[in-house]
Amino acid sequence: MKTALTIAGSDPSGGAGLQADLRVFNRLGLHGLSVVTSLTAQNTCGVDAVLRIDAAFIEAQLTTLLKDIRPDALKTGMVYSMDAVSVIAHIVKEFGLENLVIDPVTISSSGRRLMEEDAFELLREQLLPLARVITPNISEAAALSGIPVTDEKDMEKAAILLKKMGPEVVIVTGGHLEDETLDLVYDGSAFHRLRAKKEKGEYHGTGCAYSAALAAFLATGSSPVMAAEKAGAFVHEAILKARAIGKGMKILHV
Ligand code: PXL
Repeated sequence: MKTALTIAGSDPSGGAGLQADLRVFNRLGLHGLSVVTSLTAQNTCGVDAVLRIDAAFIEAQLTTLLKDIRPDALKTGMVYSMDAVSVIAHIVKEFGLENLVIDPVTISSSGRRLMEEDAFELLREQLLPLARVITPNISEAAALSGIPVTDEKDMEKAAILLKKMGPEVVIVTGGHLEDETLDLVYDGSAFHRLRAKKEKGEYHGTGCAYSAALAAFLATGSSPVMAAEKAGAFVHEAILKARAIGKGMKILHV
């Protein structure tokens, strides 16, 4: 059985974070592995508090797991601290892990910081060069590339800058063009534009579900462009079936 690992934060509501990733892996027929980087106090309305897990304990979780099981793909979500970024980069190299998807989670959809300011620099320097695919949304692409990203042309410019930081493929997700969304895939030679109808409403955990699905499709042998297409369709379907389980944003139904 194929396995995929998520290295991410816990969302007790199950809408985002590692709980969402595990649901996606399971739905796509993989066995899900998970290493916790941080705990959040969270519901569908927002994040009230964050507790980081000590980097040494993140390392312990990873080492114990990886000396036993080699995942076919892995993703990082909320990493939070500089120390955690360094540990993950070190472990990915030490174990020679392949199919690393980085979802550079910086703030929650409700506006809470999910990564230390200084961890960003380290993410750029140490982790992005190890990635098969990175999946920033527009605001993350702007923060990582250092240029404003408001339209399709900016998405292209940011993708070119991010590609120079070392990942094999960059996907800038969710560009809003009136009633369409755009995932822009850049592999260093060509742009692939994956467009879909934009659904109305607010949904929690779309970025998590997208990067988890992408990792799952890479694990089962899809190319990054094929995986991007399939992950986009998977998340769109989950949005159409989303449910309000609390008083806030809807939870994707995968
Ligand atoms: O959607 C980004 C995200 C990732 N991981 C965790 C989160 C969130 C958003 O709230 O809580 C744990």
